Amino acid sequence: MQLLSVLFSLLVAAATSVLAQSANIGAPADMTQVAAGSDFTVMVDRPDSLTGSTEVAVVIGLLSCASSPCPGPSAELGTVLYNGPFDPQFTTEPGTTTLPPHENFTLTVPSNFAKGNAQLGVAHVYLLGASVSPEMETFNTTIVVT
Ligand SMILES: *[C@@H]1O[C@H](CO)[C@@H](O)[C@H](O)[C@H]1NC(C)=O
Ligand SMILES: CC(=O)N[C@H]1CO[C@H](CO)[C@@H](O)[C@@H]1O
Repeated sequence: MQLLSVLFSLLVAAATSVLAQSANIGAPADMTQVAAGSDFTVMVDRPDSLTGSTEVAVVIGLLSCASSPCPGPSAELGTVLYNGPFDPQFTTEPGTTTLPPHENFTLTVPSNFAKGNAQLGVAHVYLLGASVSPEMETFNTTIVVT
């Protein structure tokens, strides 16, 4: 019984620290309109956390869901717009100092991309804690290609 409750609190602690690790999409907001062929900024936030973690990479993909439901970023990322290092930083410019550590990626919607809703999916890979456990999380937002 004692052991079970210890295990349970360890699990809760582990779940909390994994949650605290999570990055997220700070921009664009859900349902932002972006014209095919134009640039847009994807801001990937990486809230500060207590457990040390080492960034590996992010992949940002765009998948049209104009004619079918979005499958979710863990299943399909679609057209890869960015695949490379992730280096989230605090900003010092006035008005931006309350933002969490983040990196902005300026990406281009391909000019022949299907119009309508598109899943903007992000896969984030990092190494967690002293045990250097490899982790991957995915998250998404929807943009409207015009
Ligand atoms: C990143 O983009 C956001 C939203 O457009 C902006 O508020 C922030 O200042 C930008 N950060 C940097 C480092 O340019
Ligand atoms: C297809 C998919 O996984 N959509 C998810 C995108 O992210 C929102 C939360 O921000 C989820 O509610 C959707 O299910």
